[in-house]
Amino acid sequence: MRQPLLERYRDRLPVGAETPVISLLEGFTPLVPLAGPSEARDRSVRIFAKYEGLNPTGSFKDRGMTMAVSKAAEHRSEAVAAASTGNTAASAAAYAARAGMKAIVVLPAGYVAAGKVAQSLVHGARIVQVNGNFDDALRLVRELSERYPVTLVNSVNPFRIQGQKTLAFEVVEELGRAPDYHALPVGNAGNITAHWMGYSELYADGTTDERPRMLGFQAAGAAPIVRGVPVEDPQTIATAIRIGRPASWEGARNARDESGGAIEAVTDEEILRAYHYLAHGEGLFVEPASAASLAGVWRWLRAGKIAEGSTVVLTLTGHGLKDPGTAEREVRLPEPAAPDIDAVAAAAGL
Ligand code: AN7
Repeated sequence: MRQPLLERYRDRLPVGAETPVISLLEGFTPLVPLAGPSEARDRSVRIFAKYEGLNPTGSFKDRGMTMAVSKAAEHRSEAVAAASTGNTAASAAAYAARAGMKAIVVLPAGYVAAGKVAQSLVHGARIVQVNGNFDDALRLVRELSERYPVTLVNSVNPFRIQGQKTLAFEVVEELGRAPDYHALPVGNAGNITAHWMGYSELYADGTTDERPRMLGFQAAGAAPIVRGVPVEDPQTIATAIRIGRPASWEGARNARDESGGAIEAVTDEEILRAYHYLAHGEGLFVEPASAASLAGVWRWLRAGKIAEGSTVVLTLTGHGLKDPGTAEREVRLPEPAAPDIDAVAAAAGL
């Protein structure tokens, strides 16, 4: 039987005998070897994709949410609250439903992909849309959790980071070692912080001899860590990472500096090129933010900065079905054909 993430890694997580495990059987996502791209094959670089879209709510957030909601239940909390660009909201809504708690999610109005809004609604979350961006929503929900009896489950809740560090454990189990590079998108910067914590714990106890260089990629219009200053009006097609004031800024900087890695920006065009390649070239449907990881690795490969024979892991953070709007804008749906064989064959290009 498949185990809850908190059971599987109980000895490495803050889970006690008194902790009720609130689980949807998250984690254990496949580490899919990419067939291409040619830039990597030419340099005999092996790229693996950790396909986090296959978590119960379709994103990596479930790893942190099982931990945060279980601790909220342990502390007898009746409600959880989160600001979100969408995936945290969907995950909080689902795990709260599982725990029999209320979920309150504060969303930047007009900038959350349709699938994420639908999930939050149907799981029964109380949705508050604010006329502002994610950074405004996070400021408000922090204040809400100080004034009212609700548990904040954004990644500023340290249990979220604890849960999310398990991704590194799974990668090391699958590869039998740490990869040379680990690339992922960066928004609020909790995940890069969590990945680095996971690898560092395995390194500290001697499970691994090496840690990867962490490569974090922000969208060019929302790249505060790259620029070194907050971005007041972040803009990108990758709405999941449309964040101007990352809460875990320092964690991201540490991960970058301690690992000898980098945090860089990729343009929306590059993100979309990687989005199409992953879907059409590899059969992996991801949301735009997730494709930033491959877009960034392409840059590194083109620049010859990834050594021959290296192993690279990408975290593909969220499923493509989360954001049907982008898919519809990117790929035109043809007009319906008449219901006869010739018209259908012609429309099929046969
Ligand atoms: C698909 O849901 O911030 O750097 O509120 O949904 O840990 O924030 C989502 C972030 C990458 C960035 N990929 O991770 C939210 C939210 C996807 C995401 C990120 C997010 P962090």
